[in-house]
Formats: sequence, C-alpha cells, structure tokens
Amino acid sequence: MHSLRLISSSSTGPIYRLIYFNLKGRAETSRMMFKVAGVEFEDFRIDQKRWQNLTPVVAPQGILPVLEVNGKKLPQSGAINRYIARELGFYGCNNWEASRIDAVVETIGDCLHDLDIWWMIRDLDVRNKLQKHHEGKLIPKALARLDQLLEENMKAEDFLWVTRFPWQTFML
Ligand SMILES: N[C@@H](CCC(=O)N[C@@H](CS)C(=O)NCC(=O)O)C(=O)O
Repeated sequence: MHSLRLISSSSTGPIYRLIYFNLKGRAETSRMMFKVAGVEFEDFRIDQKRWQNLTPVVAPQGILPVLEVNGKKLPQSGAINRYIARELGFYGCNNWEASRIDAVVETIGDCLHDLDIWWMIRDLDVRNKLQKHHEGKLIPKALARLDQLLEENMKAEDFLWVTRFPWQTFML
C-alpha cells in the first residue's frame, strides 16, 4: 500500500490530498487548478486493481475522486472543483461572475453526460447510431451554446475575469 504521506501547501496552509485513479477523468480539472495556482497537493493515484480493498478507507461512498482537506473528506468532482475554485480564486469576482462560470460548466456537463451514456452502451450497432446522432446534432448544438456563452462573457464590461482564469477554463 502507498504510504499516505501528507504534503502541506505551505507551513500554515491546508493540507490537500486528491485521491483518484491514474486517469485524467473527473480529477484533471482539480489537478490543473492546484498546478496553475502553484499550490501543493498530494496527487494520490489508486491502481484500479487495488481499488476494492482500499474503498472503505479512502472513499467511504465507494466513488472517486475524493478531496481531503486537512484529513476531512469531500466527495463528488463538481463539489471538489467548486471548493478548489473558490479557495484558489478561479471563481470570478462576485456572485454574478460565479454564476456565469457555472452556466458554462453546466453546458460542458450536458455534453459530458451525453458522452457518458454513449460510452456505457455495449451494443456496437446502437452505439454507432448514437454516435452519429451525437456528432450530427447534440455536440454541435452544445458547442454552439458554449460559444455563445463564452462570447457573452468576454464582451461583458463588468467582467473582471480576464485577469484570472475562471475554473471552467480547466474543463475545456
Ligand atoms: N458524480 C460523481 C461520479 C463519481 C464516479 O462515478 N466515479 C467513478 C470513477 S470516474 C468511480 O469511482 N467508480 C468506481 C466504482 O464504481 O467502483 C463525481 O462526479 O465525482
């Protein structure tokens, strides 16, 4: 078993450990935020073969990612990303900006949800048909909505985020 070493972001800052599989998947946005902000965290990657044995210890809910902050556990990638974004300054400058960022994140989420469904289908015929539908309709529509939101955000005069990445950037 890996030693559960703790790394501090500074002598006084919180101790972060991000636990996930050795994949980008649902943890890469969080990893990128830590890296770009220059905040140390333990990038704890679990070998999928050993996952069943480790589950109760590292992930009481049986799913990853889990973020530990000073030993306290937070599940759900959306909650983890928002927590890190707020802590490290990637969530706009006010409630309006945060909500505009959320709108982009949710639009990306719609797309990922469709891809998740496609990915789960094992029947190749059904999968290919769905892929055509996704490529022809769903994804272009979602991307058009995304473009529209991003353009509006960039034009908005009251938007101060040009000085700091919004966390949606790390999902794109
Ligand atoms: N909504 C959750 C979904 C988490 C999830 O499904 N994680 C998968 C890996 S991507 C998992 O832990 N699977 C292990 C298992 O089901 O045994 C999130 O976004 O964190």
